[in-house]
Amino acid sequence: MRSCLHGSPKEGSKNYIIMQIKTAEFVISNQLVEKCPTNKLPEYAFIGRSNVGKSSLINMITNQKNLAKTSGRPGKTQLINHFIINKEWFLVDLPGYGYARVSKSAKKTFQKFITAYFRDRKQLISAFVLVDIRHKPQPVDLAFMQWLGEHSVPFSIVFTKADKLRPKAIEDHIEIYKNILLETWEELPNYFITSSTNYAGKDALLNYIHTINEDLNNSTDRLPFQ
Ligand SMILES: Nc1nc2c(ncn2[C@@H]2O[C@H](COP(=O)(O)OP(=O)(O)OP(=O)(O)O)[C@@H](O)[C@H]2O)c(=O)[nH]1
Ligand SMILES: [Mg+2]
Repeated sequence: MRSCLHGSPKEGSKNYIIMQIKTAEFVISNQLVEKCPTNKLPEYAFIGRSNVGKSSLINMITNQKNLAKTSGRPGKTQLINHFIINKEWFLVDLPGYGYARVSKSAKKTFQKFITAYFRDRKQLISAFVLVDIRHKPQPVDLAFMQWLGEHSVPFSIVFTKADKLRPKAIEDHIEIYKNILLETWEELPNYFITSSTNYAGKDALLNYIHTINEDLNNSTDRLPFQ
């Protein structure tokens, strides 16, 4: 499978400008993709298993403590949550998938609106699939990436909770992940190594989004569906 990639300048290159977060505001929560904001601003969605750290990462990159609601108990985020950043682009927090302890019907509802979101949301520029760096590649995550690929949704992988491992273990885990991905993907997706507790990966993530937003601003057809 081929991944849909966005380019990003390397740290230290002359195009490496770190985006300043001036404002970050909650806009709306809902279960219906047709009720998401109707303006055409670019948006980026955080998805991954419950408790992987999606909401914490949104707070970390926006310098806020409680913009997105977090919890030690999986299953905290239950809706599609839109946050507007610098009044220019959206960050979207989603419920986690693969959480065994929610009821079957709740799981089905999540599945339905998450699927609809990724399939129908034309403003979505890129997804970030979060995976806990401590764990071996999980079938549910690999299957979700496969599904994104099949639906031509560009995505990056975000390894979370890097503060919990030593540098050598981080390297080893990434290597294992790369090898598994290369069994089905022709090229590796972009990836980021992050920690919401020590701010690792913050500049790289923000710069990546900034670069894509700039490219969109500079292109004549700003978003593909306009
Ligand atoms: N050590 C450490 N803990 C983290 C990190 N990110 C998140 N956590 C913790 O992991 C737990 C889950 O974090 P959330 O951000 O609520 O996770 P989520 O993916 O949004 O979870 P759901 O909304 O339930 O799907 C919380 O106890 C966080 O404090 C991290 O980078 N390092
Ligand atoms: Mg959450």
